[in-house]
Amino acid sequence: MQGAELFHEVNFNSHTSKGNGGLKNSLRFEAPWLILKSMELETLLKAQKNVSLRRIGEKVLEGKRLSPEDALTLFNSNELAYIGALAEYVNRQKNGMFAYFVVNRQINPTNICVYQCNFCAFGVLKSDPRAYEMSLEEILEKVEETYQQGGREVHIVGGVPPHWKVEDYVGLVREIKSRFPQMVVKAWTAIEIHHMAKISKRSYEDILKELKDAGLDAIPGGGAEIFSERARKIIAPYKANAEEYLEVHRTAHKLGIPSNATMLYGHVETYEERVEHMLRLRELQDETGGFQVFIPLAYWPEGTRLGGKRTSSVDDLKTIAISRLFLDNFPHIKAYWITLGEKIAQIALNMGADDLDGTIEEERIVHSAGTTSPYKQSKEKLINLIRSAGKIPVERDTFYNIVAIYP
Ligand code: V47
Repeated sequence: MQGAELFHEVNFNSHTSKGNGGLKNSLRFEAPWLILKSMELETLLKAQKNVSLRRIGEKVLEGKRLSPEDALTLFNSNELAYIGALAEYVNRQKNGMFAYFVVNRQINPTNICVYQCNFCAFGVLKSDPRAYEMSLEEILEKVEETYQQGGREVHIVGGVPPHWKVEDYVGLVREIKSRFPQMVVKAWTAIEIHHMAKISKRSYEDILKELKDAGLDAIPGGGAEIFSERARKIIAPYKANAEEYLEVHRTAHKLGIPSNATMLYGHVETYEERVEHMLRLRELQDETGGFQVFIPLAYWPEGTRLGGKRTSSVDDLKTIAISRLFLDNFPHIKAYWITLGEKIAQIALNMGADDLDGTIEEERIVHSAGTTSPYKQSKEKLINLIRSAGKIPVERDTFYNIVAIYP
């Protein structure tokens, strides 16, 4: 490595369109860890006896893009430590020693849902005794509480009730934004946006423009599940398909609305289908550059019609690491502590992930399916999790603008 590379520049916020208060766009650090990492990696490559894995490692070191076949080779390998080290090398090049979190609140306004996906234990029919719908006042109280605690983001995701009109979705965004203009509203997945377009016979562009005018800042990644038609027929036969999900995100990016992307794994999908899923996201990201973060979501089976088993910790970490390696055009990879649990999420911060999501406050979707994670985390707990993973905790906003660094 040359002297010039002793420094490392970390860029954040790909989207500052709202001008909502990022401190800086980039920071320059002395970067001994990068030299160390590349030396470690060279040693690791020399010791790697498997030719295919060594070749993939060489590609990573040379900064070359991995092919779908490479990603499949990694999924079929049991060399977690090797894959994790490669992913961590890539992560440190992108994010240095930073690991991010946001003080946020998730709001699941209703569990009533027309789509009845088989992997989901949260959505119920309107007639179900478990059905609930929060009132506007209740939602605003929750937003206010988070705002008073210094929260920067509300993440709204829920069921798709048969009686909701476009005005209900738009109105909620407008109410929140008009009362709390500083709060970033990350709301409605591609599934809800597709649904709004369908029931009103309007285009995605039209719906998204209306939502943006009402104050929508970003779109969460939910609803992607797995793009494969075969697997989707089994787990989510009724809701928007892969093309529709991707088209909603494409349209949002064109309108300057950043979004996130997810992948639900560990149910009926094959490794090939995971790779195909990530490939389609990588292609769209090449086209638009509008995705901020990729979030692999580990499947929880309890109370679902689909049933099945929980994912293993090795699968969780491998999936995080491979996504970091394969999605070379995604700036961030999120280890969502709600689905991974705190301990695996913490290890993931050393295997390619650079983000833990946030304090969350209240989560009902994955808790309905049996996750043993708490409902919320304190900011201090997240800072400690990151610190004891050997990383520098960075509080961010939705757009990866830095709010505070806790060295
Ligand atoms: O789309 C539903 C998943 C998602 C189960 O954009 C389940 O920053 C596991 O997308 N087991 C909603 N997962 C949550 C989501 C999300 C979460 C955090 C951050 C962001 C972001 C997005 O939850 C759904 C679905 O894929 N889900 N049921 C289950 N049984």
